[in-house]
Amino acid sequence: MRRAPITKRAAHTIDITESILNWTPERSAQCHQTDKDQQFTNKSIPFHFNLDVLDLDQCLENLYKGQLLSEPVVEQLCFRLKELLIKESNIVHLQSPITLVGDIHGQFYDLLEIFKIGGYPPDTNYLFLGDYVDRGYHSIETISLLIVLKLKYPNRINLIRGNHESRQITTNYGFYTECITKYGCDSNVWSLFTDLFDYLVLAAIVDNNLFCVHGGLSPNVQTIDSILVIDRFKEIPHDGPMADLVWSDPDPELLNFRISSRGAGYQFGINVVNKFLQLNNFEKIYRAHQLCNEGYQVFWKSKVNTVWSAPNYCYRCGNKASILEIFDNMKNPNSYRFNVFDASPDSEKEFIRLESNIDSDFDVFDNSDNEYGNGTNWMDFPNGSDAKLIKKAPYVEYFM
Ligand SMILES: [Mn+2]
Repeated sequence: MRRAPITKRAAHTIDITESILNWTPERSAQCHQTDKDQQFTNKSIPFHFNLDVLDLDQCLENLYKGQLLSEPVVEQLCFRLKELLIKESNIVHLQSPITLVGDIHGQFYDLLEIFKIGGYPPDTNYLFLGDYVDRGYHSIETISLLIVLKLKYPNRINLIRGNHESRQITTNYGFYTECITKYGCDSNVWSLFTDLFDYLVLAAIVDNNLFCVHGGLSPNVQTIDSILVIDRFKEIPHDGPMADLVWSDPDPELLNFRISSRGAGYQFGINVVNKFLQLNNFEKIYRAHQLCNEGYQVFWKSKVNTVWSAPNYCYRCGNKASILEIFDNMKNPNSYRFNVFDASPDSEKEFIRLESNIDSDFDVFDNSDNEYGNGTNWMDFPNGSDAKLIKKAPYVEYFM
């Protein structure tokens, strides 16, 4: 098995400010109208489907080749996974050996690279820390593969909710557009996926002493009991403990909490971390959510650690990525490593292909009846922007 070299250099974090503030009532109304319309255009999809027909192995074979699943299959998969997740507590308890994966953001070929270097399921246990969709070009392939793997190996794959597993955020950062572009305006796949996101768990505890979450701590969460009582089966709220868990960031300059510049969640300091670890009898916090140039970042003598798994983020940041391999934490608390890797050559190739050939590729998905298919609505861009320019740079909001 090929292993990427381990880097021991301290990682430098680029401060990416993403805001939830550009959500507008007009955008919301537009989405709701679309949803409403879809109720009347999807009559061909059987309401009662035969669950026995679902062939997970066939799905896996197609997805590993980068092929999309049909919408009825996506509907069945989401239904099946909801059935499974509804029984889960807000926090799942897991055991090492296990490999933690940070943000993927639709970089499907880099997810395949993760399996190449970290081992394919079910040979390796994985805990994914959220942010599967948005920004990259292959959010649908990414989340579809993770859903099928979770259904096929429920005890070996675990998926935590990130701040992008949300209707509001996916509407603005690419996933909604990708669903419409690849499945057509009449499709319901965005609703199917985002409804499923409401069922994802909020945190995991590995070996009773490693707390794993997408973002970080909350002033409303001193002990894990306050996480267990959250009603998580809903859209991520703007504030409160559920929002903070998926939005917050550590800040080495801070002692306590400060309102986050992201527009949701908090930045938290060492006193908060010490108190949380002590009260809950935890050793460390593992989280994702922040781009790290070296693929990971260690805070406060490793009490808090960021795992970032999207190399060359958005196909242009030039950063490394990592997965955290925890070997046998119970016997030896130090038997772990950040396995650092670069972008997959396939990811780069795919980016160049889409960039250079964008018109012909995306025209395949265009639908003349589709109000989103005319280019000008491809993303929420200012009036007067050139349609082709919009298509070539759909994800620039991230730099705001
Ligand atoms: Mn995030």
